[in-house]
Amino acid sequence: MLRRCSASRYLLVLIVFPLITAIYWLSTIGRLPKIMSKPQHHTLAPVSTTLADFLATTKAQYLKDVRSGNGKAEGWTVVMGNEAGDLDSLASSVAFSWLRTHVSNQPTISLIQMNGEDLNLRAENMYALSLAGVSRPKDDLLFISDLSEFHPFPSSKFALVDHNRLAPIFVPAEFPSIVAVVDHHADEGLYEDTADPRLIAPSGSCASHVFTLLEAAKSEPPPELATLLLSAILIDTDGLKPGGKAIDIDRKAAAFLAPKSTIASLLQSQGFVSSNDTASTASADSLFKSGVIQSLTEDLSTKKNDVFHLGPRDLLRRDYKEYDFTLSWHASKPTVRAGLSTVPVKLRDWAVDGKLEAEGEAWMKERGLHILGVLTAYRGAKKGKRKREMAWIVRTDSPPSYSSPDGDEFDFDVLAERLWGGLETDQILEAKEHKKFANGTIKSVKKSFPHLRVRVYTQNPQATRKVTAPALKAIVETLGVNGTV
Ligand SMILES: [Mn+2]
Repeated sequence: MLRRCSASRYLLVLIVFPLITAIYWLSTIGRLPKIMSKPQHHTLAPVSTTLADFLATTKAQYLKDVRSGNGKAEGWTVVMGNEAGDLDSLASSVAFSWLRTHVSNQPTISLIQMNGEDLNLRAENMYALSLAGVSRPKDDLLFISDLSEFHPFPSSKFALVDHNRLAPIFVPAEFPSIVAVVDHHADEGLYEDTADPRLIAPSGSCASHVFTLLEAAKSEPPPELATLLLSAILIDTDGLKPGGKAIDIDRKAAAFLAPKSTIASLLQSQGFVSSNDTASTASADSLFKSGVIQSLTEDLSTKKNDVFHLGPRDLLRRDYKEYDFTLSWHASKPTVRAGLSTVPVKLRDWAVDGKLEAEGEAWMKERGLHILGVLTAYRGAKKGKRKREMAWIVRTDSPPSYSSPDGDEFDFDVLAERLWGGLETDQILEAKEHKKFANGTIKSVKKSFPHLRVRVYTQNPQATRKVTAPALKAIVETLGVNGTV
């Protein structure tokens, strides 16, 4: 007995332990090069959980008040970005909720207009959030899916950032009150009596306007929040590229935020920000040239454009906005619904052989759309030039609800013709017939998709959805130039 026991101890000490140690060391060899070659990026800056704590605490408190069902949720302001859920919307709503909570002492929660599960469709958002110390965004942020069980919508006080019309899905028990609007899209002229602030003006990024409010309130954002806002500005302005989308307000905001962000020490070490003057702002020109800013911009846009693993359905819904238009030129003034998907991949790479039509039709049915515009933005293979296509689908088999005095069916071909004419003559869009897919991505659209009308164009590479959406509204809603239908 004694001998067996000491023999097994012998076995343990001499064979098993060295074996385990050897296996462990062997396993690290494979990992070593990865650890050592890790790029010396801004991710190395120490990141605190200040912002994550704020988000998690507010979310828990808000959900508690919502569930209590005693009207406490009515004391909250819900701040939302737009439904496309891009980084600008995310950063602007989070920053506004922080500002209103801390500076105005008004409990304010940011609501992300997407399902929590869909956050994965936006790798750049996940990345910017991780830089801002929000490592579990699905837990810490409030999503539409967190509130899907509550009808009517539990709060009626709203602040809108990065859009300026409350989406029709928000139907609270009380009449909704819009207490603030901060945006850089075309002003729809709403909520002028209730919104304070009501700041709607051009800028590369809405986050720059939110910064203006922080500055006006003399409020010092935590470094993580500064990083989040800065990331939004960089991705929207191509890293403040001169001659690009950045205007003065974006440059000013970035120059102010960068030295207060989590990448400040890296900027200091590169000499772009003076270290002895905390109130100093970097000059926007030198910021654009700084390696830290350039690599952050590149990381963000690489993540944003890394969507090749996504199928057509995810590409169509990942950066998507929806609009209702009333046809003032039609005797019965019916309402039609249109959707605009921005896709960072050219049609040839995902929409050929009728995929555009089949997946487009499926998405239109899911959303109840009459019109779908697919706006692609990508860089040309040869010189890396920016390019844009737009594919349009009109569905003819789902008439809008209205009562026609003479019982006529709604004629979608009239609407389609009107749309093609309007697009082709628009001065800014500069639509040209697509060389490959002018009438769809499959030869026999008429045969395979008899209910669809399809046109595909190439267009002005500078004109984003911010241009296309109001152009579409004007074309669909109002009378043609000649007063014809
Ligand atoms: Mn925006």
